[in-house]
Amino acid sequence: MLTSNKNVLNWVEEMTALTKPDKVVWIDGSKEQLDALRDEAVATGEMIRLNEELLPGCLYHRTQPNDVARVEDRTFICTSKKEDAGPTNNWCAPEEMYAKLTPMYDGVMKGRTMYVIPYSMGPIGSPLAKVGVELTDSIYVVLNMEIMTRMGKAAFENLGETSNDFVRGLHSKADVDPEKRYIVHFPEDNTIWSINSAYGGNVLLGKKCFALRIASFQGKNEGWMAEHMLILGIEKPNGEVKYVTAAFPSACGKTNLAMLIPPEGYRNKGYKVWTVGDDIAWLKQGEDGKLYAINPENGFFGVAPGTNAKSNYNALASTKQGTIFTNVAINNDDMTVWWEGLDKNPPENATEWKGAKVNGKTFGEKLAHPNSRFTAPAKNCPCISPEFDNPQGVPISAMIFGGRRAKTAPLVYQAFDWNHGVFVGSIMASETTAAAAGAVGVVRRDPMAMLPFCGYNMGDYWQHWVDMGVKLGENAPKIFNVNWFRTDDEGHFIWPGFGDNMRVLDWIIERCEGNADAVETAIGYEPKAEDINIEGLSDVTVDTVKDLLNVDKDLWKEDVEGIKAFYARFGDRLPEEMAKQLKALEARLDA
Ligand code: OXD
Ligand code: MN
Repeated sequence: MLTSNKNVLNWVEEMTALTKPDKVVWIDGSKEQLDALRDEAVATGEMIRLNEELLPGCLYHRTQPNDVARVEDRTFICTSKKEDAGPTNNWCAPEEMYAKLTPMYDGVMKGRTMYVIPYSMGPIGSPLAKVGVELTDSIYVVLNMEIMTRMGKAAFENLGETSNDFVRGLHSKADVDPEKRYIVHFPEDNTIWSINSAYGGNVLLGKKCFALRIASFQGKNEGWMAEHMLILGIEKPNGEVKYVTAAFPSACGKTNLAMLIPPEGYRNKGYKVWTVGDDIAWLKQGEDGKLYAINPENGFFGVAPGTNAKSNYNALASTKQGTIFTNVAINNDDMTVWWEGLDKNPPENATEWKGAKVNGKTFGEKLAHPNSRFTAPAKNCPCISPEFDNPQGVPISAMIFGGRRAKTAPLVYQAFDWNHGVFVGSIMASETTAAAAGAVGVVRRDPMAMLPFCGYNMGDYWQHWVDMGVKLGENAPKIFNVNWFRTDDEGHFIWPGFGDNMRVLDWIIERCEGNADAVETAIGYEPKAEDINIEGLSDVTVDTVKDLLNVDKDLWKEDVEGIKAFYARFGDRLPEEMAKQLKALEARLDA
């Protein structure tokens, strides 16, 4: 036992009595203990050791083919009142859910060991950090939590002897039965129960479950924010660093933006980009009135396919040691890993993600699962921010929203003010890419990229944003929207994206500092086309930028109808301010 905190001890005892493990092991975080667990996992075949010279300390794991992704349809928010979970979450009354799951947990760890994992989300000692304890019967979970969180005895330091402010996570892989798989949150009890999965997003309870769903609920009650946002710092030639956060739905290049390498022209001038986080930001007003952000995580749980030295050099470099790979392919010749998009040279002597030995060159199917992952320590990242461990976090100048829109949203625009920015976040959407070239995809609304991650009623969540703006006043970050995915009539992307997104970040920072002009449009402030730096770009002219900034009012009017239908789902939980903003947009489009 690593703590004398009675709240922790009583709960662990109660859950032990329920799940009936043969043995209970407290994870202190020591190298000896973790090495022994690695050895045990390798001995049982749960993990495979990779090439010690090429990938030192790296392990491989494959999950069951039915268990490869987050399961939104089996994810629940159990608040006492249904309205508090809101129309975008699955809901069940807490007593009913406890009654349904308790028999499933009864004796589930017989013949197994229960690991007690204390962890801190955020740097230990940070006023923004919070403690969680996860109970699990999976060594894979322990080893991943070591990378993704500050794990072990030290995590209890933040909790103290008497506090009850820790998140209780109970996980059992049980029989990995998809029919009995549940990822359940009880925000009012600070509790998460996850059963019948062994896939990262469902079982690393510090991440989506705690740091977004439970933390968003805590943030609303305690006056701070938990957001699905990357955090990056832009260092200017004079050495000054400005920090921004950005929220994008899945498959919009969030990890790439977080680890962006500026174009050569910028590098030569002395610009640098520093990664603070690639997925989650916790934000709180500091004593000086500004909004500060920490990354509550300690590693990256990144999608492997598509990651290569060109698309994301820094992410790839992060995976070269101490990393766990899940559901990628193995090159049996040298015990390294491979995935689609790593290079054009699949290994001939490969084991594909389901475990079959195949010739990768002639296999004809994907060697790696499309959602295969690397769990990599943040400290491996070549551009990790020197402020990564700063317990106070970093001051945020701008918040950026974005999505994948073929025609509607321009390359970049700035909200008129904070409340308009909240509106811009609330109408975020992405289009699913249709198979036929040029076809416009289906619009999926994903406000603030929080649709699957908001632990309470999204209407109340928008109101919380509005309230935060009142608190922040003059210190509120400026809010922007970007779209890297505008296409021409043949369906080709117009903007080069990747490192060249720096050119847009540059304008955003200049706007925050009052150094750049803007043009007022119906949807917000846009750059003058000539203010986007296109030096060194061969395919982009000022006219291209003008195209990228074009606002098609008819398309926007169509979008307004979609927003109205979406807003209608929230009934009287839709903040008055959002209804007002929508009316104002309509009026501007009609003007
Ligand atoms: C993730 C996600 O895995 O947002 O980060 O789905
Ligand atoms: Mn994410």
